[in-house]
Amino acid sequence: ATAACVSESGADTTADSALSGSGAGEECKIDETVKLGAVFSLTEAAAFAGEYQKEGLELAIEELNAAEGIEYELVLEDDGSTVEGSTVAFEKLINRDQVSAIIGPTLSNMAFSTYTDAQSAGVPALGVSTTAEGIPEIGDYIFRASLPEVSALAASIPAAKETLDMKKVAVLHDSADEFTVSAYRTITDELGEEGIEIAVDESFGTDDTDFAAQLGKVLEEDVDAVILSALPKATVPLVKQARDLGITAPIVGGNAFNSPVLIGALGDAAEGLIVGGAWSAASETTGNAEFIAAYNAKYDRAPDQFAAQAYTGAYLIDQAIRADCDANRESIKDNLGQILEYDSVLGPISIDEGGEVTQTPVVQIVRDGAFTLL
Ligand code: 1QQ
Repeated sequence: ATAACVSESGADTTADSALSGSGAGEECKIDETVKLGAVFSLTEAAAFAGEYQKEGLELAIEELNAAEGIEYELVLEDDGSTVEGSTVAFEKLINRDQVSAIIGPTLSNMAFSTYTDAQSAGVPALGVSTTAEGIPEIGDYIFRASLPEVSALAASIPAAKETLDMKKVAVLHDSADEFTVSAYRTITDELGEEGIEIAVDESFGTDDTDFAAQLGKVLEEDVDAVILSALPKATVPLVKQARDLGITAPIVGGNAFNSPVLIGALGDAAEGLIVGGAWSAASETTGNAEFIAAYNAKYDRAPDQFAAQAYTGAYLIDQAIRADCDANRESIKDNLGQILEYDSVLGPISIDEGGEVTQTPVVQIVRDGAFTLL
């Protein structure tokens, strides 16, 4: 019993009546197993986030499957931290597995390609860590439950200004990645608004390992902070080389810095680092203590922001399905854009019709090797 129809995106979609059930909300009952796809970077450069995302998502699916009415099957693909890998993974989930929706990918750098594919196939995609500007605008099937970097920096830069009495800074950015370039633009806008001088403005590539030239420029100026828009692969050698050269200014970082893996790798060099983000272990948000306890019990380590966002993403899709008790792609798309308020471990969160998330950012500082609310 399938009926072909044409979606707003112009894509052919097939409404499967076995995926639409009876009742709504907690009473919803769907006979067929609902396949959810996920694409994360489980290996290579972005695995620092991808592994936590996998764990957070699997925990949520386990909890959701313990509830009545809907049985989820998670089909998880690794994109190997490459655009090509991500494109292949999306293609598999869309066509081979016929998933109802896709969570991921890990990096904005992949999302600009893969979301174009999801949009033209008429498959709803929910980003849980993609924070660059312009992502929900890719189309009406594209959503995110990941705090945009614009919102994170609008909180972290004024907080850093106050904490560090920040008047003059160095801005260093990776000019080869969509997210770090987007965040760089936001950083310069935000610094301009706050009247903070950019004394050094230097760039590098994602895979660079020697930052002597850029750091030499930083050494010439007496900056109050180094604002760094980079992924961990470049961040670790860059910050270590900065400290070896005697640059002691604290780091203000972007979303990739919300990672215990990165903070651990930086060791003492991370002390005083300030970062804005979507979640804190210290927040008394609904279900946070239970989430942290369940995560620790299952994985024998504490969750991070990326785990908390992936966990929340699964619950948001469940909410969207239960709204009309319909796990067809078109219905999930319609209902994801109507999440007016959902009380999550990230705090109250909503998604608008344009696919954009609204939530309150947190700003954290690294003290004694751990994230602390600022
Ligand atoms: C993006 C990000 C990354 C740092 C997530 C791991 O925010 O690519 O948008």
